[in-house]
Amino acid sequence: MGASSRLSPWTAHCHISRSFWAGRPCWSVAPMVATQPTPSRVLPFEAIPRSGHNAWLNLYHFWRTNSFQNLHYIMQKNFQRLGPIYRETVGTHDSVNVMLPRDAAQLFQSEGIYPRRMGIDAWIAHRLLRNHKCGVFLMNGEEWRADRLILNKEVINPAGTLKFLPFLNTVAEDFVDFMHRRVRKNTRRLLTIDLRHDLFRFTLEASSYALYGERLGLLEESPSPESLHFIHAVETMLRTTLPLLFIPPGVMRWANHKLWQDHMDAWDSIFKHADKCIQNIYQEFCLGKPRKYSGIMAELLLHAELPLDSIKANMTEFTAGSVDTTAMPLLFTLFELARNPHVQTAIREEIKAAEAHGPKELSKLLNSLPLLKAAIKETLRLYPVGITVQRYPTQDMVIQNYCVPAGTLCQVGLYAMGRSPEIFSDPELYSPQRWLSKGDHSFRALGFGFGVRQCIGRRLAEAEMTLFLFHLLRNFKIDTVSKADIKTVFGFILMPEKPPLLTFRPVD
Ligand code: O4T
Repeated sequence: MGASSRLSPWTAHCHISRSFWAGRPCWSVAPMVATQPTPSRVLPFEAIPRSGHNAWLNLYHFWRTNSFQNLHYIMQKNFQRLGPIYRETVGTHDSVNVMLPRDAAQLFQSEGIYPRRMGIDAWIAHRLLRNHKCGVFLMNGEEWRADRLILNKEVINPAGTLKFLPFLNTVAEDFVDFMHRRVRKNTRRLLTIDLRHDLFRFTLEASSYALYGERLGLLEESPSPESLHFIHAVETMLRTTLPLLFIPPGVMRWANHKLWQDHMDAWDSIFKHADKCIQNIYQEFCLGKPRKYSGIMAELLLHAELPLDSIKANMTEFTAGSVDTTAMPLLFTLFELARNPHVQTAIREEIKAAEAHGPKELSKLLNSLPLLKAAIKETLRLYPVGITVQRYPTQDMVIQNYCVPAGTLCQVGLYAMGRSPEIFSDPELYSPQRWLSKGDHSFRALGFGFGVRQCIGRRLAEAEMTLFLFHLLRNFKIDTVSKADIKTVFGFILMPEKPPLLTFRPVD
């Protein structure tokens, strides 16, 4: 989601060539993919159902009712009211929204080799003001592709992932020790807590170790204040991003709004922390090349295929982008396993069976835990971190029998898709097993996006979550008092409105 559905001047900064879509009028273009029944007559773009007609009235209504944080519920209601495709205009944000897997498939088939999602003008404004380079999240076009292909080798390709698995495993084991220490302090040998802050510390500790090859010490008794300040800064930055998506930064800066100040300060803290980690590694690196693998950043420096400022920009994105986006799905998974004890038991059985065959090297271990991996997929179905996947089609398309011109911002509503009875049977049921059954699951698990522009942190996040749950479930039974659904809010990532209280009891 961004402030403008067309490229804005801000986006010129991150070397985004203004791409003028040479779209021909839609009706002259044969439908891209014949996945739709041959239409009797393609309907024009203007005929797409709309959720409210006046863009500025919609924005005022959104702002007044603080609807930003209920965007996922609003989209779900809009689909129920208007059907599987609708158009939404809030302020300058104009998008076509779809939710069916086959429409998502069609969208991805027309994303081209330089797929684009909405830029985030407030983020780009910060880079501009502080003269920072952008990482691949904010870049587009040829520059994006060149950097992305180099980063893929160390961050998402199997060969790269294999190298940082042991680092994540060590941190996951340390987290379990951290929990045992606290359980032992309780006379009743159980621990009932809001695990949110501990999960942020785990994800930051794990991703920093994989990225920089250095431990931050966040799982010890007294973690460093600057690391805790960094975690708070990421949370503040994400929370203040949401309202800024709909307001041009120029207006915000002019109004010198507290929101803008908080956003800038949060970014400055994020860059300061990441810079410190980067300086440490760079210093050691210059003093002597590491003999063995010591994290993603060292590998990027060693291969020297990217200039240092590009490495720094991307390491900052990876560091900050791997905290909340991995911690929240873990929290939702623990909550669902706590209120679905039969699922929790089945996964614990799978873990015991995997261990029965003796110690395996980590990637083999992860491949022997299909139900546990399916549990993460099931969590992302019900609680998709980003709630939408965005693309701009590079050619005119026909979706649900409507003309969608090239260059239109299209969003796949993941929250609505994940809870639609037309797509998932018993959608309210937390049932990881559903992903292991036969049947067509294509374009139904889009929590990390899709294709060449999918979340570059996907494998890091999946490995972190799987290893964390593997070690935690081996050692603790998880319970929760309240079995009721948790209300979620969208603060640029999906999170619980009130964090669930979880009880941990050591497995004898
Ligand atoms: C964008 C990114 C990587 C920086 C600071 C990031 C974050 C963050 C993120 C990672 C998924 C998402 C979803 N949003 O636009 C929730 C923080 C960069 N990131 O949280 Cl410098 N994975 C965001 S979306 O990608 C749909």
